[in-house]
Amino acid sequence: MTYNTLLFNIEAGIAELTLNRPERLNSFSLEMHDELRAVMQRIETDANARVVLLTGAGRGFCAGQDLTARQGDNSDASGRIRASLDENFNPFIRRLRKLKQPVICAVNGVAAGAGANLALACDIVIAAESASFLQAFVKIGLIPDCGGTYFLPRLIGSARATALALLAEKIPANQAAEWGMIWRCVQDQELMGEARAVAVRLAAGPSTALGLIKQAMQVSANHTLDQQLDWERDAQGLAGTSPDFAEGVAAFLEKRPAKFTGA
Ligand code: T3D
Repeated sequence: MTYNTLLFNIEAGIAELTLNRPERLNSFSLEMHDELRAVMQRIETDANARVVLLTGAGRGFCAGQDLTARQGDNSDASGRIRASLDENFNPFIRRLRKLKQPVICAVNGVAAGAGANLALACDIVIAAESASFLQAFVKIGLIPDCGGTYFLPRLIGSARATALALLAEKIPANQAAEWGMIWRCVQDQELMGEARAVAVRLAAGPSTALGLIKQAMQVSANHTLDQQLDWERDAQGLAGTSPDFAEGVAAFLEKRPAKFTGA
């Protein structure tokens, strides 16, 4: 299947998804949302997709909502914006977070508005040195959406999150890494190699445990220690019944590398 606004393929366990509207810095159009729904459906249902690698085509990662679609008609702006979030952006962020596969985001250039927060919704974010993050919303009279006001304070603390949202200052990738907003900043020419190496590693990993680790980190944000200990017990009970756990223990005892199948 081919798409107009995305590049997508699943190979060797890796579902690679590239936002592909480079002339508009990969900003979101309605067509892109439609195609993302189709791609998410494939990722959710294809057992060959053991990890997701998300990036952008051209010099940008994603500049958020395509603003050319917002010019002119101001009638019922509130209704249209609410619908845009309810029908398109929010379901996409929720689906991405709920995927059982880990999602690696390779931020190849500027990530602005919803594009910045899309990156922050991913599990492992690696950015090129020339990339940057911009909570652009206030510049056009909006507030951060797509989970920006959820992810940012949890990742970098309230003081930095609030200032970034209020001032819309562009943060270079190395600063984002220093602040703990992302996993790593690498030289531009190393970005895709590094991101693919992480993807290869995760695609060969114990998928049940990886999916549960992802969930554990998410639920922890709203749990007490007691609740989290109980959650870990239940999840460990599940992981412990997976064939990959049996293989991991056998490989350890036999002093050989484990061969996980994702089962
Ligand atoms: O309405 C709803 O649905 C609510 C949901 C909102 C979610 C949101 O994401 S709101 C925030 C929307 N995004 C922005 O406000 C970011 C707008 N873009 C920028 O601030 C800048 O373009 C960047 C900082 C991202 C990059 O700057 P720079 O100087 O590197 O590039 P540029 O020259 O501004 O952009 C290059 C081209 O991309 C340019 O087109 P042109 O002049 O070459 O024909 C520019 O217009 C286009 N472009 C960039 N961002 C968008 C865009 N076109 C449409 N929509 C964009 N968001």
